[in-house]
Amino acid sequence: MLKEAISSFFSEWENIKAEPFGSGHINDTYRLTISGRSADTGPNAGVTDMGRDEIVNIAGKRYILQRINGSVFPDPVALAETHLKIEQRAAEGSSGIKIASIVPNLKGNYITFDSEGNGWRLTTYIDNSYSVDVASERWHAHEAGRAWGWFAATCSDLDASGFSEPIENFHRLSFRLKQLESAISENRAGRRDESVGMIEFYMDIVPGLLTIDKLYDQGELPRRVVHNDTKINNLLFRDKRAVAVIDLDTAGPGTLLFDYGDALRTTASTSDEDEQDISKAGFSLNAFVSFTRGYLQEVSHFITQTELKWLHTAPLLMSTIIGIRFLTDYLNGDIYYKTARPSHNIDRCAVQRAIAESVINSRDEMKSVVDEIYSGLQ
Ligand code: ADP
Ligand code: GN1
Ligand code: MG
Repeated sequence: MLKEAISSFFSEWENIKAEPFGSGHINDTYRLTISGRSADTGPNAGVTDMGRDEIVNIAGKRYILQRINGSVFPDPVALAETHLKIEQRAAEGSSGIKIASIVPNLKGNYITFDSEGNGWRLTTYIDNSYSVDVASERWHAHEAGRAWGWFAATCSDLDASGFSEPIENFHRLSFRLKQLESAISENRAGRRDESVGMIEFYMDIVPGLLTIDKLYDQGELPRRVVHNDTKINNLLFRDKRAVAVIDLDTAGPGTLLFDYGDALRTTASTSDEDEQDISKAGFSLNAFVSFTRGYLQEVSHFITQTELKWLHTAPLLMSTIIGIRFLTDYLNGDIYYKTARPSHNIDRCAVQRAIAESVINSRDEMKSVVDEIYSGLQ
């Protein structure tokens, strides 16, 4: 199927090397490198009307090809439409941060469906860039804050009602709670008894966080176009600067709190999301401060007072939502996230719990940090 997808985007003369790439949990990602044109050396020499200079120019050119997971994203064409709208808006700015361009196939369509019905998408490769799974250096956090703030500002005057929800109720805590409750009662993988401690932890903290669902439904927290998957490895860096925001599959309606909180649960995490040594897991207040400085600088001109008031609760909200999702998948027998070991999902859940625990202990301090940084920008 990979070959079929490649040949929809490139002419038969182009020699393409494909390698699996990245560490995403949902889609299959390949990095493509054009090694040259078969007309250059092979049996088709002379078939192309390309000059030698042009052949040299495209050799080494790279792309990212992704098979979109159809059971998670039932409408890949809608994802491409959203990508295009945001890409266009981002291109109007001049911040040094960009969004990889989506590239049409040879027929001019942005999604190729292979013979099995899988949707494939090609984007330009951001050259000389890299992503990190853990923000191990202080500047990572500041740059991540700046980049996600830039993204929020870029989308701030897009009308959210013109965007579809790629996955319904994606960050709705009450919905995630219901899914957890079903998983508990079905106990499909027979893992309920061993997970009792984890289940109780989440059942205890959820009620206090449901206010955010309500504020969002009542419109007190504005419905904006947001990214909805702002983990640190959805940013690309070059040298010591963030240069691109990637992975727009989940982009659509949401609140700023989703993006700010989701970014912090990974950027201020003291460990990898998959860490098995739980003593390493937790939340770094230093990283929180650096991220918040970078973020608020970008959003202070449009963020509302209600968003500001609740911003410090967002890391707890998002670590809880993701922790519940990992736990639910564990109880269901690992049917959603890619896993590499039987305990993978519960290990991930334990890391989210450790983050939630450290955040709960620092809530007041976090509120003061947000308020102080914001006041300093006025
Ligand atoms: P997933 O949805 O599976 O998380 P991503 O779109 O985040 O997939 O891509 C996975 C990884 O591939 C990223 O973390 C990044 O390292 C790399 N990557 C993705 N898009 C690009 C790009 N346009 N340029 C360079 N690297 C990219
Ligand atoms: C998934 O695709 P990826 O790895 O960027 C998930 C996010 C979770 C994340 C946890 C569509 O993101 O919501 O936060 O894993 N994406 C989807 O690592 O479910
Ligand atoms: Mg990703």
